[in-house]
Amino acid sequence: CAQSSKSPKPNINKHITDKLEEMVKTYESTNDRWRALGYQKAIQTLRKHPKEISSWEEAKSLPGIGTRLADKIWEIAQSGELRKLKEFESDEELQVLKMFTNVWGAGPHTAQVWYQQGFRTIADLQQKAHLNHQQKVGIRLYDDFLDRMPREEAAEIERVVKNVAESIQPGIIAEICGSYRRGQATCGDVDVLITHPDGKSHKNIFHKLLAKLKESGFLTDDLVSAEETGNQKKYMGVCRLPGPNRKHRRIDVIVVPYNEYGCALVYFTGSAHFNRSLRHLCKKQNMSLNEHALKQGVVRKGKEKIHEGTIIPTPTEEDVFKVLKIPYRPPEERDH
Ligand code: DCP
Ligand code: MG
Ligand code: MN
Repeated sequence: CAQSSKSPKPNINKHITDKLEEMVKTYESTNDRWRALGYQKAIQTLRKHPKEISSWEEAKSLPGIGTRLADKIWEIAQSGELRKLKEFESDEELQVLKMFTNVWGAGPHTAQVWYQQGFRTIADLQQKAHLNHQQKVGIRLYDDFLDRMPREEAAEIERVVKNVAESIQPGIIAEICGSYRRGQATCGDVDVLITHPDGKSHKNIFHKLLAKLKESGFLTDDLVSAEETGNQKKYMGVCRLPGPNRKHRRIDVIVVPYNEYGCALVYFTGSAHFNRSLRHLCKKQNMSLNEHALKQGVVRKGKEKIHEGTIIPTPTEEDVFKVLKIPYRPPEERDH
């Protein structure tokens, strides 16, 4: 949770949560969100549990873990295996759906449609399916996208973007967020957050930066271009470092006004789970938090906001934690 300032303990029940993660992936690919969510909550609870699960009762006593989940947890604890997962692994349809949802730009619905159309392999999709632009890219670069890059490569990618940004607009801030900033050894993509301290130069940088990066051949494909949310601009695409034997890597570039930098930094550093627990904390204090701003005096009626609240300025990340009245948590400790 976001509240504790202690560094996270090692997950003693990793042998169990790893198997449950596989269950989540399967249920997500079949669009069984409720089941996936149930498993996700159990994983979070187990990660926080300070000792190895040593009985069915112990599993059952944990919050949010009912009889069926306790059965599964205890089965893994005892045998190291989960029969249900084995069943899934030998279920042809589930395996194909999982493979199809791993295509960038395809969700569980599309995967199901493809399956119903008789497609079973990536080659089938390539030859016979009606694909949108994103899916074409996702299929062409299927293997590269499934591969997480070493953090050193993410740093190289950041350097390229930083240098070009600096050449366009001196004084620009370009910071790599996401899993890299949280100190992870491998990264699924590179998330670069860009702003300018003068509060206005960020407006001109987005298109120039992307144009220059394309010109040099660094950016190879666009996925989502110039999508605007408020005053922030987000680009999702593909890049490749120069030289032989380089893989294509996913890159996200987000440009934000300087007054939103603190909140944007918190948001894009994540993890997604950490962000959820911050928002949960906000709700309890009648506040709200997103990638743009932290607001106070929010009035909610059920899930609906009756009053949007007013922005509390949070120039830095530290300010966000201060206003929420929780100790500052360095990025390396925001994985849960
Ligand atoms: N984010 C979020 N909720 C989402 C998606 C993203 O809060 N549904 C935030 C938190 C993430 C950050 O954006 O940490 C970057 O998103 P990524 O998908 O790039 O995730 P990570 O960088 O954390 O992991 P990965 O290494 O897989 O890219
Ligand atoms: Mg990322
Ligand atoms: Mn990303």
